[in-house]
Amino acid sequence: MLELVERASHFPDRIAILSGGKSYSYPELLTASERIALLLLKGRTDLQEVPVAFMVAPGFDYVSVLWGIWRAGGIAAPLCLSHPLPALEHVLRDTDSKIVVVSAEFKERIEPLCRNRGAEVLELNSITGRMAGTLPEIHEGRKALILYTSGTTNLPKGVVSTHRNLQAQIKSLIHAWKWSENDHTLCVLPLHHVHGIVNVVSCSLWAGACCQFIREFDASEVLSIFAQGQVNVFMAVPTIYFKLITAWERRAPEDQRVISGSLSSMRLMVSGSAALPVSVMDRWQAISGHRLLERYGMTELGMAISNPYEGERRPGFVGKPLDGVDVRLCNEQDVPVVDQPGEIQVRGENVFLEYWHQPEATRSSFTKDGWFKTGDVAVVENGYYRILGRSSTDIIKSGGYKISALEIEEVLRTHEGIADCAVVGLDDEEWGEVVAAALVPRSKMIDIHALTPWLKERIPAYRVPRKYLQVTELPRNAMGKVTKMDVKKLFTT
Ligand code: MCA
Ligand code: AMP
Repeated sequence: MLELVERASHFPDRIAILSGGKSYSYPELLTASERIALLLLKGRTDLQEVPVAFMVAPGFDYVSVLWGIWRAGGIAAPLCLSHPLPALEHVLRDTDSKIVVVSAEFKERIEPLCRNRGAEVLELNSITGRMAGTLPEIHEGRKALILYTSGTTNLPKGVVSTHRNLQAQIKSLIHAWKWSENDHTLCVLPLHHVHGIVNVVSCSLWAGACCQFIREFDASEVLSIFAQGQVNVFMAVPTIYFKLITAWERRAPEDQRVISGSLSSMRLMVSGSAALPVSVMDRWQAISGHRLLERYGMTELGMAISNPYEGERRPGFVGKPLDGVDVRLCNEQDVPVVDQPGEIQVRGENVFLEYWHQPEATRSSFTKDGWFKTGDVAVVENGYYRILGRSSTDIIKSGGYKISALEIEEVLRTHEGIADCAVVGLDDEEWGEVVAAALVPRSKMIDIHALTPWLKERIPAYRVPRKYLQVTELPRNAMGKVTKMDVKKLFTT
C-alpha cells in the first residue's frame, strides 16, 4: 500500500482534516478515499496510470479524491478552480483525461468541455454508500501526479512525479521541519501546485497532524483563525505575508495584541515560492515574533534548499540543501563552479520523472549525467545559497505563481488591435513582480479597459498584465530580437 495511505491507519483517533465547519478523522479519510477508488475502478482491477483530472475545492473532498485516484492506480491531475475555460481545456486536452471528478458547484462549468472530449464526468454527490471490491497494490515507482507549470515554451507543461518522488519530497520536509502528529496547520494555498499539495497537505497528513482548510485565501479570516490559537504551523508565499501584515495593521490595538500573542506561540512559519523581501521578513517578525523560514523549491523538485529549523535563518538567503537532495551550481557548460554564481542543478529521489508526453523537453532539462537544470541562478556565501534570479527574463513570478511572458504575448497577438507586444515582470513589494505589457497598436490606440476582460476570458486572472504602455516600436538588438531589459526600462523612465 502507498506509504502515505498506510500511515493514516496509525492514527485511528486523530483528526485529519477540518473543513467546511466539520472535522474528519483519519479512518473517515481512508473510507472516503477507498469508496472513490472503487467507484473509479468500476470493477476493473487497476486504473493503470490513466490521468484523472479533478476539480474540487480545498477540503476533505479534495483529499479524498486525490487519495482515491492514487489508490485506484490513476495519475491525479488537479484543475485550478479559477482558471478560465481555455486554461482548463489545455489540461484536459494535454492529459487526455477520460474521467473527470467534480464537486457539484463546478459541474456546469466543466461538463461541456468534457462532453466535447468524450470524457466522463463523475460528480462527487453521486458517490454514496459502501462499495465492494479490492484495491490494487501500487508500486512507488508509478506515476502519481501531473501539475502544470509555465516554462519558456508558450503553453504550460505537465510535470509528472511518481509516488517515490512525492514520498522523498515529503520525508525530507518531515525531517527538516520536525513535523509531528501534534501539529495543526492551515492550508490557504491553491491545490494545483506543489506548495499546497506537498508542503502543507501531504506533510501534515503524513505526520498524523490536523490540516485545516479555508476555501481560498482571505487575510482577515486567516488572522481570525490564528487568534483562536489552534494553528501552530503555517506556510505561504511572500505576497500572503504582505497581505497579512496589511490586514493586521488595520485591526484595532486589542485585536492586534490577541493575534500577535497567538502567532508568537506557533511552532513554525515558512515562506517560499518566490523571494521573500527583507522588509516583509522584518515586519512579520515584529508582528509575530517569528523569523520566517525561507526555502527554495520548484514544481519539478518539491523543496531543495532550506534555511534551518534550528540555527540562523538568514534574510535574503534560502539556506542549504535539504538532506537527501544533491545541489550544485554550474556554468553554461554544466561544469560545477565554486565561489561564483551558477545555475542551480538538482539530483535526488525528489526530482520529477518527466514532462508529460514531451520527451524532448524532458531530455533537454537534464544534463548528460542526470542533474535537473532549474534555470535559477544562485551563489553560495558563507555556506548559504542566495538566489540571484533566473536565466530567462521570460519567466515572471507574481503572487507566487510562475508565469510565462511568451504565453501572454501569444494571446495578446491574437487581439485584432495589437500589431506586436512584449511582456515583462516589474519588481513589486506586494506581488514580487507585476506583469506589464508594452503594446504596439495596429492603427489606433488600444482600449485598455476593454482589453482586461478580453484577456480574462482567455488566461487566468493572475497572468493578466496590470501595467500597459503603448509604443510605436519595441526595443530590439542588432539581431532584431526584443530586448526585455530595455522593455522594463520603458516602464520606469
Ligand atoms: C491577483 N491580483 C493581482 C495578482 N493576482 N494583481 C497583481 N498581480 C497578481 N499576480 C489582483 C486581482 O486581480 C484582484 O484585483 C485582487 O488582486 C484580488 O485577487 P484575488 O485573486 O482574490 O487575489 P488574492 O486571493 O489576494 O490572491 C493572492 C494570493 C494568490 C493568495 C497570493 O496569488 C495565491 O494563492 N498565490 C499562491 C500561488 C501558489 O501557491 N504558488 C505556488 C507555486 P481586482 O479586485 O482589482 O480585480 S510555486 C511551487 O509550488 C513551488 C514548488 C514552490 O517553491 O513553492
Ligand atoms: P514553480 O515552478 O511554480 O514551482 O516555481 C518554482 C520557481 O519559484 C523556482 O524556479 C524559483 O524561480 C522560484 N522560487 C521558489 N522559491 C523561491 C525563493 N525562496 N526565492 C526565490 N525564488 C524562489
